[in-house]
Parts: sequence; C-alpha cells; structure tokens
Amino acid sequence: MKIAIVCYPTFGGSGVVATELGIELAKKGHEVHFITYKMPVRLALLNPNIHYHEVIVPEYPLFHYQPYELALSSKIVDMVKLHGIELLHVHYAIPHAFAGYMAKKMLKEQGISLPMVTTLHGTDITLVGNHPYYKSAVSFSINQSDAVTSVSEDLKKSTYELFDIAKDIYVIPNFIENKSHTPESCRQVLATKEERIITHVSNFRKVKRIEDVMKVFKGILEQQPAKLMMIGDGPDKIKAEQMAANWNISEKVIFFGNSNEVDRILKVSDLFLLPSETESFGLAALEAMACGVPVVSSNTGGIPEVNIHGLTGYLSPIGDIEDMVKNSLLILSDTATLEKFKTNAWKHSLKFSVEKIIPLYERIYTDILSKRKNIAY
Ligand code: GMT
Repeated sequence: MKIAIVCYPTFGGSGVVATELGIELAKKGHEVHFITYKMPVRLALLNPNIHYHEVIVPEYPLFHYQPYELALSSKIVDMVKLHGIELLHVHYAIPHAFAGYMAKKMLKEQGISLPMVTTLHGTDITLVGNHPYYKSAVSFSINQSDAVTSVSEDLKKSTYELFDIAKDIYVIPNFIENKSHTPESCRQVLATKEERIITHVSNFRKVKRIEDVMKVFKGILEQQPAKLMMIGDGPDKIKAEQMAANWNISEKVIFFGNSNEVDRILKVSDLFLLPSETESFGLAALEAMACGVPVVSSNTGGIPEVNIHGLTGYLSPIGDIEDMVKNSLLILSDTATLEKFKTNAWKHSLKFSVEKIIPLYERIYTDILSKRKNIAY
C-alpha cells in the first residue's frame, strides 16, 4: 500500500506513535510518505520505503496567522497525485483531520478517491478539541473520516460523550518495540548502589503535574536513598528546578532535557512516575514498562488500561501524593518485590508489541481500500 502519514513531528506521544507506525509499515514493505512541517524526531530515512515531504508555510506579513491547514491540504493533494498515494492516515484531529478532509474534497473533484483514517490521541479530544472554538470542526472532520481509531477505550468513551459522533471508533492501543530489560552499565554514573533510580519522562506541560512528581520523589527520599531522572522539556520544568533548589535536593535530581538516551536511562530505573491530570493512554508509562520499570501513576483516562494495579505498579487518585509515596515505597523497599514488579511490567508490555498492534492498522487500511473499490467516482 502507498500510505501518507500526517502528524506533529515533535517529541509528543502522537508524533512518536505516528512515526513508529510509519517505520514499521515501511519495514513490512508498504510505501510510507510522511507529510509534516519538520522531519519527525524519530525518523531515519534509511529505508527506501520511507519518504518525507515538508510542508512549507510561506510567511506573509498580511496574515496575522499563517494558514498552515491550507499549505498542508495542498501538499497532500500534490503528493497524492505525484506518488499515487492510496490512503491518508492523520494523527491528531486538529487541524490534520480537517486539512485531510479538504484534500479529499479537492482530489474528488479531479476523480481521485483518497480514503482517510483519523487517529485520536487524547489532547486533541479532551483538552483542546472540546473547546467551543474548535468543537464543530473537530466533530465534522471526525465524522468525515473513512475510519476513526482511538488509543484507548477510555478515549473512545470520552469522544462519544464530548462530541456528536456518528462513526464507529476502533480502539488500537499505543505499541512498543520489544526491548530487553537488562540493565546497562551506566547505572553507576547516575546513582550509588544504595540509591533507587526514579524516572519521569514528559513534555513538562501542566497536565503532567510536574509538582506532584517532585513531591512524590521528596516523600520517597525521606524514607529511602534515591535519585530522580527528569527527562524532557517544557513549561513546568523551571518549577521542578525551583522546588529541588528550595528543598536542597538539587544534587538528587538530574534534568536531561529532550534526551536521545531515554531507553538507556529507563533500563537502569527502578520506578517510573506518571501522576498526570489526564492521559489518554500514557505511552511514556508503556515505554518504561518495556524497559522493565514498574509504574506509579494516577488512575485517570486510559492509564489503567496500561498500568495494572498491584501487578505492573500502582494507581492512585490524581494528586494523592501520600498514596503515591506509599505505593512507591511498597515497590522499592525490598529487592525481591522490586524484581517481581519489574518482571511483571516487562511481561505486560509485550501485550502491546508492534507485532500485535501494527496488523490492526493494516486491517483497517485494507477494509477501507476495499470499500473504496466499490465506490464509483
Ligand atoms: O501527552 C502529551 O502531552 C502529548 C500527547 C500528544 O498528543 O502527542 O500525548 C497523547 O497521545 C499519546 C499517544 O497516543 C498518549 O500516549 C498520551 O497519553 C496522550 N496524552 C494525553 O492524553 C495527555
């Protein structure tokens, strides 16, 4: 199949899922065309089946807002015609599903049919899409998609509750490449033998409740020698740095920024913290589990579909620091328990392996392409 993928090419979960999906599809022999405003961060163009087309939005002083959707939909039209692309898969409804719909309409005028799959990732539904300024356009473009997928049962439920959706939504969870969870030798660089390594990875936005990460770590540190690895960058990072300084624990917290060595750090970690306000899936938690790291998280959104209470880690009510500290100490306090949680986390992550999940997307592509064959344009 010749598939175009539209996504946000940044460090966000939706961009990571879209990029990894494209890479896996290319490995399986599909021709994949990424259409984005920047090269996706995890994309390497070493596979001859992977193509990248940059969307350029010319700056024009008359426009207060540069019309990205217009440039994107034109680029989709041009690339579909040039490369004979058969199917469009947009990740994140805003504005990709809308731009995709416009491209579909333009192509239809020229006798070309372009089926579109829209994957909902969470923030496009629960945090942004539901805003009155966007709601009508988001509902419309979801309903105009040929197939709609969501990354968790919880997100599917919220989408039906928040929008007027007439389409079936298929749940296809986030996925992960199988990894060995054998610790690497960099452990001693990060912490002493006695210290447990606690890790958090995110874009440090308000929804991630970075202050809770810091408070939980402080609670753990009062009972147990530990170090905190903070990976990623975003608006609330400064707050975390200030909290560490105010509590005189700066030497116990390492800020890595947007590191390319996330897996290496995860593989030596003992616990992953994800106290988010909301999380449609929690890809970061799954990435930690795949490296053999148990998770202490909030029990919100789709997280309980990934982190299983008492097996792969623990779930607590949002903002319940005391409970999160208690749960962290339950996991960390003795080596046998920690090893049991680590193994469980790794084993459970296999449920979300690429081999299991990619065929679910392929099945949707095949279905909508075969339906297209029966439609006369
Ligand atoms: O979590 C973020 O801030 C990034 C966001 C995104 O839109 O890229 O992630 C969302 O999509 C991920 C991939 O499907 C999910 O694993 C995340 O849970 C989801 N984030 C939220 O719902 C807050």
